[in-house]
Amino acid sequence: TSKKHAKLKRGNFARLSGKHVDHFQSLLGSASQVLTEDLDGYNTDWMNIMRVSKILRYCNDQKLAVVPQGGNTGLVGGSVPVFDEIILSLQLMDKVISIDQMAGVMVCQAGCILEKLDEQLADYNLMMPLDLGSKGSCHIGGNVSTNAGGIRLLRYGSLHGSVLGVEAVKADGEIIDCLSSLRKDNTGYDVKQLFIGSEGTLGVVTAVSILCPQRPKNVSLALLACSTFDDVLSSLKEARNQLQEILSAFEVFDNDSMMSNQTNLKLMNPLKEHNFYIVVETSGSNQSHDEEKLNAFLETVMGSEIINDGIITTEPSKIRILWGLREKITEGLLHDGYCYKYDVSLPLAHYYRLVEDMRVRLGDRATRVVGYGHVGDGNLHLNVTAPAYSAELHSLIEPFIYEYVAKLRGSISAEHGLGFIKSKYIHHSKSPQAVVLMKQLKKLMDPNGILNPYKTLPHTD
Ligand code: FAD
Ligand code: 2HG
Ligand code: ZN
Repeated sequence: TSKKHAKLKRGNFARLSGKHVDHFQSLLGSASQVLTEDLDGYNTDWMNIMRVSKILRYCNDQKLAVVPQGGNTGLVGGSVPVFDEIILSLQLMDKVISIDQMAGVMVCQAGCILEKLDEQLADYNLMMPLDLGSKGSCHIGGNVSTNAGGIRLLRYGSLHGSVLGVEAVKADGEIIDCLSSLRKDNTGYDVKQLFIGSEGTLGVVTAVSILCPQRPKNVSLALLACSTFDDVLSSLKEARNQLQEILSAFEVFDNDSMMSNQTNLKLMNPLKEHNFYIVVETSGSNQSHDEEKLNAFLETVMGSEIINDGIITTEPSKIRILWGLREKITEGLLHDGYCYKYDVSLPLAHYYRLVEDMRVRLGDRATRVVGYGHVGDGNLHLNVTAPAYSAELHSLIEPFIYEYVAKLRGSISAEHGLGFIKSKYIHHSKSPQAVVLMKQLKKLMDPNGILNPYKTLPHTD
C-alpha cells in the first residue's frame, strides 16, 4: 500500500497484530472467517484495469506477444496462442459496476459471464440483449471483441448498436476511456466501435456499458416442422408479418442436425421426422395479446400447410428442452469425430442451396453435412463432420465454400469472426482497399503488432 500512495502519509493507527486477529476470530466464532492470506481479490478494487495497462506497457516495451482471452469459447482459433504468446485472461475482472434500471444500462467488467449478467439483470426486470449457446462460459468482453450475434440479434440488433461504451487498453498500455452510458453522443468518431468485433487485435476490452432491454413478462416457444426450405422462408415471412414486435427468435435446423442430436446426445425429437425444424419464440408483456398473435400465426401456417407439425409451450422447463434441440447441435456434432465449421451470411434464396450443393460435392466422404442457424438474420451454420481430420476432405470444402459465398456477395464469417483459421480468407468478403485500411489502423494502434498476432488480418501478405 505504501507504494500505491507514495505521497500520502499513513494515519496514526495501530498495526494489526496476532492479538487482534485472535480477537476477531473469537468474535466470529471460527478461524476461517478471518482471512489473513490470499487477499488479492480484496486488496484490488475494480480498477485493476491499471494492472492490464502495466502488463501491456511492459509487453509492448519488451515486444512480448499477448493473446487476450475471455471464456475461450470462440470457434475460430482466436483466443489461444499460435506459438508462445502470453495469455492475458480477463477472468478475474468479473464485477458488475452499475445497473441503471431507469435507463436500462449496465456497466460491468469484461470478465463477467454472459449468463450470470442476465441472471443479475432479472432482478431489475432487464435482460441482456444477446443470448448464445455458450452463455454459461463466454464473457461479455469476449462477446464484444467478437461482436457475437446469437439468437436475439433478430430482435435487439447487433452489439454495434447495444454497446454504449467500452473501456479498453491499447497495446502500449494507454487506457481509452469510452465507457459512456449515453444513447446519443455524436462527438467525433465513434472510437468504441473499433474494439467491437476486432477480436483483441486493437486493444484489450476491460469494461463495457450495455443497453439492456426490458425483460419480457411472457415467453412462448413453438417447435415447428416442414418439408421444404421454401416452407421455412414462407413461415419466416408470415412470422415477421403477424408477430412483428413480439417475435424474439426465428431459428432453423435440418433433419441431419436433428439426427445428430438423437444419435450423439440422445435428445428426443418430440415431432415426427421432417426435413426442417423451426424454433419460433415470442416475448411480450400481455399474455392474451401475445397468445392471440401466436395462435393466428400458427393457424395461417398450418392451415396453408406450410407447416406440417408442431408443438408450443410457455412452460420454462419445456422451453429450455426445446431450445436445447437447437443450441446443442454444436456439441452433438463433435461426437462424430472431426467437425469442419462454417458460419456464413447468404441471401435467403441461396441459404440452404449451399448445404445441398455441399452434400452432393462431398458424397459419402462426410459423415454428415448439416445446415442450421439464425435464418431470420440470413446466417447459416454449415458443419461437415467426419470420423477424423482429412486434408482431402478439407480441400474439397475450402476454398470452394468461400468462393461460393463471395460470388453471392455473402460473408465468409457472419458472427464468429476470422480469428486464426479464417484470417487468410478475408479478401472474399472485404475489398483490398478495406483490408489496407484495416492494416493501417492496426499499425496505428499496435505498432509492434503484439496484440493477438496472426489473427483477423492475413499474415501471409
Ligand atoms: P474467447 O473465446 O475467449 O475469445 C474470442 C476472441 O475475442 C479472441 O480473439 C480473443 O482474443 C478476444 N477477446 C476475448 N476477450 C477479450 C477482451 N476482453 N478484450 C479483447 N479481446 C478479447 N457466437 C456467436 O456469435 N453466436 C452464437 O450463437 C454462438 N453460439 C455458440 C455456441 C457454442 C456452444 C459455442 C462453443 C460457441 C458459440 N459462439 C457463438 C462463439 C463464441 O461463444 C462467441 O464468439 C463468444 O462471443 C466468445 O466469447 P469468449 O468470452 O469465450 O471469448
Ligand atoms: C450457434 O448458433 C453457434 O449454434 C455455433 O453460432 C455454430 O457451431 C457452430 O458452427
Ligand atoms: Zn450462431
